[in-house]
Amino acid sequence: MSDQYTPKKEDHFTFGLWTVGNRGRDPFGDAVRGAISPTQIVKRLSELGAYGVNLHDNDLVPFEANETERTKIVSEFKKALSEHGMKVPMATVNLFYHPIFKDGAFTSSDARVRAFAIQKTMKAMDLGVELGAEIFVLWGGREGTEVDAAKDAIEALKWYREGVNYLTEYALDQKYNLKFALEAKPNEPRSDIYLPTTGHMLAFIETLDHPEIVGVNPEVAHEHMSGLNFYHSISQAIDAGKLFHIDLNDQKPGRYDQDLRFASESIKPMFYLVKLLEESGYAGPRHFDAHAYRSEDEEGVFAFALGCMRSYNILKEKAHQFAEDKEIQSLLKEIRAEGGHDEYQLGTYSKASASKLKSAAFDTQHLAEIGRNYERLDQLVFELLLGVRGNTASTAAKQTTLAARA
Ligand code: GLT
Ligand code: MN
Ligand code: MN
Repeated sequence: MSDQYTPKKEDHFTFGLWTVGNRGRDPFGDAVRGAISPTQIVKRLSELGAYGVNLHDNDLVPFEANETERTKIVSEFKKALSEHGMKVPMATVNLFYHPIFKDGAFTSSDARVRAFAIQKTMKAMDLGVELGAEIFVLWGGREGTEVDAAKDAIEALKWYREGVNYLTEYALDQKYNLKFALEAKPNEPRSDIYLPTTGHMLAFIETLDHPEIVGVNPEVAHEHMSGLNFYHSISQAIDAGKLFHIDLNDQKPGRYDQDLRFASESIKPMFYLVKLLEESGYAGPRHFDAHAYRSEDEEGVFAFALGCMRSYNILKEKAHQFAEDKEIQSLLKEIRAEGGHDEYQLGTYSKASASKLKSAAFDTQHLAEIGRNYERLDQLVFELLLGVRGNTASTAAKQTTLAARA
């Protein structure tokens, strides 16, 4: 079946090899499906309309592989990429799976582990650049603690900073066209992870030696685990010029990191997210960091992948409808006009404007009593999302509106 929501290369959808490659292992049960080879993932995703794949060093080259094995694996993978017209826009490094990282990588108490983590990351950067990646994600899943008595958190942050500084210097020294994107998560696998939210990451970036090449890679599930509004987090990252990459998925509140199919749970929040990405001019890949339910076999995995991309395109179409819906737009205009008189715009501070403002009279009772009409607006969005308002601006305009009925 092909329709207007069918993914196309120009939609720039990407998946981590680890996402469709997820075999359904969890802390209570073993794998439920077989491994899919990286080249097979490239082929199947390309057939579905994806633009590319992303990878950790060890998703492609096993931890124990020697140089000869590495060369063979990488050249076969490159061949598959070119055969299927697929790109690798982002690469990352696995600093969480091997037992050596049980107490962290960049923030391990052991200087030898910290040095090994930097060595492993430099090699992963080399691999990423060789495959054409321009974004390098750092997710510090093990950078945290269970026992705060064991580690001074300020010192841990210094080690973290020292690590990222070293890596940015390496990228610049190699003349790599590579930007870093730091990914936050509040907990899991550690009891507490340092720099737990995108906001923390944004503040940390400003303390680095090369903040200009470091941004963020926020993940829906991770911000939702912290009870945060992802749309707000992304807005702040965009405002700071730091949205270098994004991990799209979904998450029910108050649970472990579920990495659910994109928009499978949070339809309204994901609508605002897609609308924001599309309208803000975000030009990076639309990357899915999610995996299929444990109940699925290999076909279910690719149904999941297609679902992520279709849902994005459906929400994108909804964002267009929102922009064209006459009733929604005129209501928004009304709402803004009610509060937006020019004479009250703050503008730049001056002594004269401050003294004028201090003596201005406000009808506080009237201002407090005005209804803002958000109930109507929110219901219109709900009806739009559920398809009650039709698919085009003209049919939408003809609809019997909530306002007319009231
Ligand atoms: C891991 C994690 C993700 C990160 C990946 C990048 S690996 O699957 O759960 O959120 O984005 O390291
Ligand atoms: Mn992620
Ligand atoms: Mn996750």
